[in-house]
Amino acid sequence: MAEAQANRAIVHVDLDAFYAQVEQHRDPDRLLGKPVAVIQYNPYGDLKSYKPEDDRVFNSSNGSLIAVSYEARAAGVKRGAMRGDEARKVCPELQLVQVPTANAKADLTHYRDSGKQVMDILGRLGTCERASIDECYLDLTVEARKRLSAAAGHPPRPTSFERVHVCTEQGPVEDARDWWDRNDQSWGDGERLLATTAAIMVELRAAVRAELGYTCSAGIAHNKILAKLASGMHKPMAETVVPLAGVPHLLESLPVSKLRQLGGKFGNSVMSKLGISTVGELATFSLAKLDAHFGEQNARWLHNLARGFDEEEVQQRTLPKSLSCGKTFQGPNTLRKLEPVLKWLGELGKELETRIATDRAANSREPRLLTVQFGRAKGKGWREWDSSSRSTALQKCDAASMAKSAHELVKRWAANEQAWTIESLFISVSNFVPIPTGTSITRFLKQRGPAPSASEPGSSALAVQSTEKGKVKQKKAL
Ligand code: DCP
Repeated sequence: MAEAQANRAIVHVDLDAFYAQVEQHRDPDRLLGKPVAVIQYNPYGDLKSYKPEDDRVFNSSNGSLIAVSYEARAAGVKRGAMRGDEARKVCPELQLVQVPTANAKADLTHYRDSGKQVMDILGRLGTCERASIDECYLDLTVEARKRLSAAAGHPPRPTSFERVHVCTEQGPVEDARDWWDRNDQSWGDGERLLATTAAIMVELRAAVRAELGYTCSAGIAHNKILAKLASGMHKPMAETVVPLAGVPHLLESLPVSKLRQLGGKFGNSVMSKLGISTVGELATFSLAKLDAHFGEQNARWLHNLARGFDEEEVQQRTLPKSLSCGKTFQGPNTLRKLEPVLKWLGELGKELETRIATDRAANSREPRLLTVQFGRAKGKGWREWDSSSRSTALQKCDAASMAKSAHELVKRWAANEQAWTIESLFISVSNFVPIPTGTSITRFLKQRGPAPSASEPGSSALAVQSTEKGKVKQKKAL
């Protein structure tokens, strides 16, 4: 088992303080190297449109902080915990940059495009799966094996050891050089592969920095779960390698909720049913015990997860699987009637219509499924939501038609609710298929081709395809 678990070189890359970096590079004379925070637009003020190239430094704004540069973090500014005024008290030099706005909401196009440029560089040496606006997974197994065999099995040293970390049996080592400088006998096969991958990642991160100016952090391991855990360990501008030997130490005291798939409802039920809070504790349960609580399939998956085993592959995908846009409605703006829901679905539809057309022209594909997701914040943090979603076959890609279909879905849901409120509203399109050649864009926008077959999700018009409740982290939507 251990051998099979150590034969892939998987990386998770996450850009550092992403929106803040994008803004710093947009206006380097004023912002680069300075404490910067990106703030939401004022939901109660005027909803003027601001393009990315407009001057958007509004230092008197009291908007919520959605990205905080590492210079600002060093001065004590915290995302999620403060608004503009408080942050400026803590760090008077802080520059508050408002997100661009269009269609009466934040316009993330510029950040999305910048993320895509980064992924194009990161994907040069292997399979690249874009996971969110600023994250991706890479499978560098082939490239790393090639380099390792060219070096006669001796892992190449990174061109720089600055901020390169390794999690060993005893925990993170101070100086990664010590790990590279071990004698030949103490290296496992998997370790050679990961060390080579770490050297490649030093190169790729340097290429991103040289070509675009952005810094990112990476986690290097044998699978996605461990790579994702590792990428955030020594941010910013860092990479962390997790060889098999370091896995037990890494997982021992890790809260169960920190594992990618256990951050929601299912994770909570695992913790409460077993009376545990850490992954180390989860690992003490036998397969049979887990089976009794969660069924055979979940039990096997949990058993593997607790040991850091994961076989999920990195899919080649730099294009998003879905296009989504949404808006939150705080305090007095909370939606309680269907009329404003329709109005806002119309606004979201306008953005989506433009993005579908751009995506279609660039990628020769069209979406088949429309999903509306609506939720209420859990507590005050605005990071997690109790949300539901409904989907239907996508008939026409113009704003009004999409808004109408989505509204119909919300209406059906609302009819069965006592007193409902909506504090976040998203619409997205997915299930992309290649476009038939020779289809004109006008025809496409006016009338979609054949609806999905009965076996496809959301096949009958306005059918309820899925209802999902649980935690949703909205910032990562593409
Ligand atoms: N974002 C957002 N709303 C939030 C959280 C994040 O709009 N509540 C946006 C801004 C972030 C981007 O998503 O820059 C990526 O989010 P991350 O959680 O990866 O955070 P950062 O990249 O800002 O910082 P870090 O270096 O800690 O990853």
